[in-house]
Amino acid sequence: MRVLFLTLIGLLSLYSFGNAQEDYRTLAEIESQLTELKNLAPDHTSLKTLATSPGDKDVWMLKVGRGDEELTPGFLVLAGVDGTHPAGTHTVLGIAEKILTEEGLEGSRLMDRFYFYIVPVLSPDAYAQYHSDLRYERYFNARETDIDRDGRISEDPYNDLDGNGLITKVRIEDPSGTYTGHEKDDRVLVPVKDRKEASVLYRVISEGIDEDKDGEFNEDGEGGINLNMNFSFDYPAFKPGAGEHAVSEEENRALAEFLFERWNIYAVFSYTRENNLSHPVTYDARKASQRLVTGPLERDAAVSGEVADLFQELVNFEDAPEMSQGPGSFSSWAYFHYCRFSFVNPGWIPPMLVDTTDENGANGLDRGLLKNYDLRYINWAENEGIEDYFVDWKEIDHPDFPGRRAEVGGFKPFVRYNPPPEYLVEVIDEQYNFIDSFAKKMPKLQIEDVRVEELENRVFRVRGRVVNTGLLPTSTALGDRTRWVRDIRSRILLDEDQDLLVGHYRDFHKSLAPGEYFEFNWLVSGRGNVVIEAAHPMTFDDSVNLELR
Ligand SMILES: [Ca+2]
Ligand SMILES: [Ca+2]
Ligand SMILES: [Ca+2]
Ligand SMILES: [Ca+2]
Repeated sequence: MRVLFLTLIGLLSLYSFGNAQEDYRTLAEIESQLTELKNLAPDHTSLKTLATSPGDKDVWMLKVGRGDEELTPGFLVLAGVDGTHPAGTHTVLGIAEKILTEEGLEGSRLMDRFYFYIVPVLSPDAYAQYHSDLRYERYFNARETDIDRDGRISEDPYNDLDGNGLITKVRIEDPSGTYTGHEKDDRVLVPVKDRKEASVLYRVISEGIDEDKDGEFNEDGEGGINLNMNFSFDYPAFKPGAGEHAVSEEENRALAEFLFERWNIYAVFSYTRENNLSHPVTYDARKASQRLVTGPLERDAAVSGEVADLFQELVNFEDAPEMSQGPGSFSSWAYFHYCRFSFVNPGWIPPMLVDTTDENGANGLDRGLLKNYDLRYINWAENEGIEDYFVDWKEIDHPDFPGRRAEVGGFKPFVRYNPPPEYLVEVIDEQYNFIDSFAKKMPKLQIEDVRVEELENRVFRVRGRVVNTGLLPTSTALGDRTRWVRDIRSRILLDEDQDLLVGHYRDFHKSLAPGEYFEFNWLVSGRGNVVIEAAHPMTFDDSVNLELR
């Protein structure tokens, strides 16, 4: 009984790691969680440091899987490309735990059939700001950079003007301001539409002062490079935070180098404040046919549409707001330059609550209003009894605006995209189910219809075809155009005393859509055994043994 009791305690403490957590993990806690996860299935896992950031922090990768890595399809699951979204990191760690603990059907666990490469935090320097004494949503790593190119490095950081340890906003009453309070809730600032209608106009800046008096506020703080602007597709050269050139940082260069060596990775699932699953990018013939492709190829766009449908069946993202993939983003790079299917979503958005009634019993908010993300968040938070998400506006003396009414306040950093972790328990289930359902559709090469005829004495014709019997293509169509995705290999292996009279020992073929096939046709002289193989790093493969006699 005592043993059982202790075992239960052990299990509970293990599970409580992922689930009943009060706050997001620190980097040190992430590291120990990764070690815990590794120990759940030591024969399936390895943990390594991919890179060390400029701030001397490790970028971890947990590898899960078993068997021939070169020929076992794999997935990258990644978060923390910038430091604004610990919810993504938490979701990825939760998915990892499920990969390592879920039983699956008849012992067919994901970790037995696939490799998973799990990177919970690509930008640890940026992530660490969540737990630092001065909390703000940080995009940049710790590389010392002159972000605004004025010859001085990090000369104008944020300033905690109200001393609450948080960086929020400052609003200044200003007749030429471009913001006003939302009519339903004036804590929410919206761009002004009709200047005459607005009772008060605000200029809105980040919380701080213009320390170098260049007219910009907090334009060059600590760091750095935003890794989610530093990838090579649509690289936003000269934009603040984009860096000197694409893939300039240890963290993302190490990741890219690792990925280009891993021919078996079929798809990339990333968790950031972007979403191409609720709003898949559609096919645009013009973009797809340029020399530099800027839109998905037709077959790839169709697949993305199908996967988006699957996502929408499984994930509760009603009326998801647009969250586009920005220039230089990792998720765009993963398709356009790494040529893998790339799916990105934030894991959590505030659920759409439309039935909320105000104290008079009237419907205070409608669906249209909740298209405003901030109102949608407030509505959800109030409904859940989450208080403390907002710093009420408070008047301050701002040295850059003498004699003007200036107030500091606004949403607390992180809250709008990062709910208390308890709300991610369901999210992790949904996202795991999504990946699991996707995995069930994976491409599969099957050798079919094999026919052997003896044409004359000891000369055999061997014919048949290789079919993709899965529900997804063997790779992206874009991959067919590049050298970053291998071709499908078919080959015939002969006994020593057999000869190949017609055909090649090995042939290479472009990708196969579901149901698509290619044929093979060999002429072999000599009796004995032959083996036919069809293989691709990203698919389930097939081989057939034949006896020619
Ligand atoms: Ca500067
Ligand atoms: Ca503050
Ligand atoms: Ca400056
Ligand atoms: Ca400045």
